[in-house]
Amino acid sequence: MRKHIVAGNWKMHKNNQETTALIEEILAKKGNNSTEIIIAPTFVNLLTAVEETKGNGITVAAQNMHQAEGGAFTGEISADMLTSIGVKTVILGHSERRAYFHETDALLANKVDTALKHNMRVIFCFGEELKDRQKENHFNIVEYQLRDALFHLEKSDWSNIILAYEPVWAIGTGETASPAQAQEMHKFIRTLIDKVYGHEVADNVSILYGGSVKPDNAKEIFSNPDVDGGLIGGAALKADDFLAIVNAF
Ligand code: G2H
Repeated sequence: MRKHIVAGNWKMHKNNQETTALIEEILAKKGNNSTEIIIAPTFVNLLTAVEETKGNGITVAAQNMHQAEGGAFTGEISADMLTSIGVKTVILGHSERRAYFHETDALLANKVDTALKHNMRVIFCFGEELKDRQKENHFNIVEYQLRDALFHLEKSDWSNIILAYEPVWAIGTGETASPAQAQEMHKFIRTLIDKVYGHEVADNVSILYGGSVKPDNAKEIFSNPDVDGGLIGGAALKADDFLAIVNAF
């Protein structure tokens, strides 16, 4: 059975005190749910988040990471720095990293390799832009993104890969892919993984949907057979909204 995962990408929101307050509220209200909860606060608040969530069944993830082991890379954070404070999951390839920081699939392939070398789990984000969908080129774009960043991996590496399909036109815009559009793309992705890596990898990889997931649309999106959870931005910043999404399974 594939794991259900709901991950909150806090982006550049929440200072240290707000991070503590939000985590405390999530912990107080979360109850028991077999869905894995992941939160990704900003770098400076990761240690606080790790300490606050210790033993409470919440995973803390970083939003990004540098591909080098270390060195003269002012302002950057390495895999070793993350794992040394207990962060073993990292989001890579978010569309905002691609758009504003010019991250390419070739660069992301390096980042993925570094993360896996450090036994980290990767939440790999990808998805087409509006112009690609309008030209009905969205399946090709997604296929290229996966091929260029991930298809050099060994079969065994896939136990540490979580996929997050995020159509760029649905991110922070209030636009959501319809449940049918999400299922269509998730099924395409799983079929592609099946062709390249076989049934076992395809059946076991969790594919999350991201892009304006809210409490009122989560249930419908998550009810699709190939949608295994969500990567949540705006709605992850309020405990009640985030937990309503977690409980939508
Ligand atoms: C997509 C998503 C979280 P939002 O970026 O990764 O953000 O839910 O605000 O569209």
